[in-house]
Amino acid sequence: MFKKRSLVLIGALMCLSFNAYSAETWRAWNIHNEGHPNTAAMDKFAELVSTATKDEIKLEVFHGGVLGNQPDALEQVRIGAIEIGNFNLGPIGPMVKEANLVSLPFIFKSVPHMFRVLEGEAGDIMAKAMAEAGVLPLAWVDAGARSFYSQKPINTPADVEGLKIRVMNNDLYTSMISAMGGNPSPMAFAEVQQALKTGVVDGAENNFPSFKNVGHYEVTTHYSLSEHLIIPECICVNTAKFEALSPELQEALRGAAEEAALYQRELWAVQSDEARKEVEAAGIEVNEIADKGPFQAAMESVYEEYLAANPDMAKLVEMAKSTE
Ligand code: BDP
Repeated sequence: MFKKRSLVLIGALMCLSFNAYSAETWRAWNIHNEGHPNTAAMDKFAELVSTATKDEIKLEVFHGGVLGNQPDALEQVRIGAIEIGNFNLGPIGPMVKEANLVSLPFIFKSVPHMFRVLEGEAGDIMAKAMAEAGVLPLAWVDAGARSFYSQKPINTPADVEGLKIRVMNNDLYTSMISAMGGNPSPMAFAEVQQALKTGVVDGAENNFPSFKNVGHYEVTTHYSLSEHLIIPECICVNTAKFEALSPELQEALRGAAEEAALYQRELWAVQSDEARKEVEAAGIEVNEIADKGPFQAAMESVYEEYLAANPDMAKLVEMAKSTE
């Protein structure tokens, strides 16, 4: 009897120590500051992960890009030095070709269309390729549409001619600006405000929440609704760390990411309208572009060159275009 009890006790102690041993704190990278929807969503994600995994995994979220700029942080997540990141798919394109689908200008008709493509076969192909590269998407989040801002309104591609425009690191964006006669300037997000302020660049492009949150609106005057790129973002995890988890923990993490992503999408809808109103109230002139046709026409050479160099991407482009 005594023996049996002590065995149970030893078993329980082993269990406890196993749990204590297996409980992990993971680091999560986020580029945004307080006041951006993704910051609130990543904090929510951390809470959900704690609850869903009963604290077996705890997330420590580092906001404001303090763990490094986006290309560096992506590399860190790929090798597992940082476990989680809220990444934009733009900077993922140079390392995972399939992810570049979303960086083709005007590939999506709207944000809902972009999500339908991601939820279909094209999204599965992209997710698989990303996971193989070490950055496994747990859920997709909204980043609206990106438009140009500068010290003058942009209504036609000719208005971009001669302007130095900051873009994220991805050759597709450099080609996009060059195709309009502009001078592309790839640069880390953290440097853009200063570059705009000092005239190192004449303009940049982003969505309303990012335009507002890091003060780009304080150093420009016009925001022109070109909506040339609709790039999704992910809550991504290092593949090896994810695969080393038990199936239960994997499911818990995925569920938490999906819930956080839904929360982010709700916040995004409200806060991107608010951000637009705030920048307008601060004096930014927002102009609609009556006809985006000339911008789309200017992108034909970008598509041609890209598909000539990457013929295997034609299938994904076709999938996106044929998605209703
Ligand atoms: C923001 C994205 C962020 C990018 C940034 C940029 O959320 O991930 O780093 O744009 O332009 O909208 O670099």
